[in-house]
Amino acid sequence: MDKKILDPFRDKSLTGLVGIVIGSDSDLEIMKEATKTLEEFGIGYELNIISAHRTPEKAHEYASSAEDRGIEVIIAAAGGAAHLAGVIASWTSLPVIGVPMQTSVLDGLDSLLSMMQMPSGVPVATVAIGKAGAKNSAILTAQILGVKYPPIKAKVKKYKQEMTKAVEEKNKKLNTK
Ligand code: RP5
Repeated sequence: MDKKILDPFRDKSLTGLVGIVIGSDSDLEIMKEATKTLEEFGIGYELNIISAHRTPEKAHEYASSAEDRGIEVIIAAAGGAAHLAGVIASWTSLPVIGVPMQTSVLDGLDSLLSMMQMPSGVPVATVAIGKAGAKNSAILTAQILGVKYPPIKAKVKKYKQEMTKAVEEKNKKLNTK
């Protein structure tokens, strides 16, 4: 596809393969939170700009060929009408995680609802709007891939322990003033 950033088939230090699709380059800045987090987990990904409405044929081609190309999880981020994640999910049996973008006049609420309120039979695992969702999409991906790849599972466990420790340290600091 258009914008391959990492090729985990060549970079042996990376495990798993995630397909990230964003509806527009205006989604990129927020979605860097997802790519950064995947890199921290050592997970390989590719990133493409594909729109359900502006490049519908490409959306079909991408989603229907993803599994055969070795993709294991798809993260789809879009604002506006946000049908990207649902359209992608309709063309693949891979798990699809949707990240609602805060790019419309409705501040992402439209994206959240349209991603989440999928009809029965075509799920999109929808995370929070914006930056938190972008990060959570990567963590959820790590949790899914962790079932297959023990090193990713170990990193998820370590990540959670560190998060707990950081909060405990902040609490300790607050209460020792
Ligand atoms: C959606 O519309 C994109 O995912 C983006 O969040 C939003 C606005 O896109 P641009 O008009 O900035 O390209 O398709």
